[in-house]
Amino acid sequence: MTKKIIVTGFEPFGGEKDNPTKYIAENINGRVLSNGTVVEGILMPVSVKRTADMLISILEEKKPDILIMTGLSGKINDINLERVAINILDVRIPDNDGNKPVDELIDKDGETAYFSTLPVRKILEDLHLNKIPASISNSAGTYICNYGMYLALNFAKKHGYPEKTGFIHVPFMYEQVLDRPALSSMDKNTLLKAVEISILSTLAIQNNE
Ligand code: PCA
Repeated sequence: MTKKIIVTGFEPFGGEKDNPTKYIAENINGRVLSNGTVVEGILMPVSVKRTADMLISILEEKKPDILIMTGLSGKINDINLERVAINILDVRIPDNDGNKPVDELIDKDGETAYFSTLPVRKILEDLHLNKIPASISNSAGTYICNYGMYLALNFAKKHGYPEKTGFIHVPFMYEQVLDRPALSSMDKNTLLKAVEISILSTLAIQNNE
């Protein structure tokens, strides 16, 4: 049976004019993968309130089998496959609505942490086979990206789907660092390709290939 696959990206935040994951969400939308699967890309707000509302309605209404969320981290040098989401919101820069929660539990009845259900090791191997720099990360931070990842995994635990969900952090894209050459960056189309590979790796695991 064909899988329903959703990829999310985020709006710009923290004073940045752009977000490479906006490019990913917009450009992966409608893309037909080499196995014939069509991917839906959705742009998400960077807001404690609106991210949660939108994410939960996407999950309830679209019922994806696979949800891969993507976000920018300005501190990384390669693609980070996030292994774990933790039950905390501790915001360093206000979200796009000006909210700045500190040391708050995401769900007071939720688990302390959830592991990604994406096959992060297999994705890593496949990215490296394609010569794309990537690593497994053991912290998605305590901002909106960790928040979204935690909410999706928390939802999956309660509702039994998405079968596979997790988070991929990407560095800046070249366009964002033209006047900041000390910052690490990657080509946006390589980032897009990396997300497509991640989907195919996840599907391959599900099909026991
Ligand atoms: N990165 C932020 C939130 C949105 C985004 O793209 C984060 O790492 O939490």
